[in-house]
Amino acid sequence: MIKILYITRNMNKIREIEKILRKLFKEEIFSVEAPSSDIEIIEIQSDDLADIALYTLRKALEKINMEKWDIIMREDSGLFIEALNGFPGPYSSYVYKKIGLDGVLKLLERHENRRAFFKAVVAYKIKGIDDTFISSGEVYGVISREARGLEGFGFDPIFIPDGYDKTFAELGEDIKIMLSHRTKAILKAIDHYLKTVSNKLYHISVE
Ligand code: ITT
Repeated sequence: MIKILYITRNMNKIREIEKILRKLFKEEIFSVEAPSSDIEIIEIQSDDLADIALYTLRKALEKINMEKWDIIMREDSGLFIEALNGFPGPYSSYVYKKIGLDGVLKLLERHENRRAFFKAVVAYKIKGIDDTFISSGEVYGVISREARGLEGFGFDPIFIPDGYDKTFAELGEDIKIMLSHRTKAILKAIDHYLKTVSNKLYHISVE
């Protein structure tokens, strides 16, 4: 079992990742866990999701026993709206809490351009390697005229991915995870991990 520690308090993220890894790798070769509540998740404000994710990861690594985990990941995501010059972007969490979906829809009331994208940046550490790494993923679409659908979380009820006419919250998790920014970012990190491990195995086998 490849053990992933995913540094988040948002259990929706954990559920999505478990689901996509089970779907793509068929057997359960990955386990995904959130840190215990005594591990503080320290966040900074910045214009750059990568800076934010790396800072939190490095702070958490000071407190975590790396021996227990194969990969430790911290992800920061944001919704970038074209007509608002990329706002809320790295400030998405704050905006979501302060003005919610209705507030975002109001900001866009007079805008014809509804283009937007979600971006996820994953900062991660692989057991046995000193460096920390970054991977990212995006999904493009438009902001709906009203909130629709019951599944998902956060901005899912107002985001319609390209190629569909329903929001993520209407499409449901099984479709969302096949398209999402989070899935793309995580699969790049997993791919890197698997290559690292297989390189190590290769070195062992030729020695
Ligand atoms: P953690 O910091 O504990 O991981 P969070 O929900 O605050 O949880 P982010 O900072 O990555 O995570 O997310 C910023 C905001 O964007 C937050 O309000 C989320 O609800 C929203 N968000 C992130 N990913 C999303 C997704 O896949 N679908 C809809 N909204 C999302």
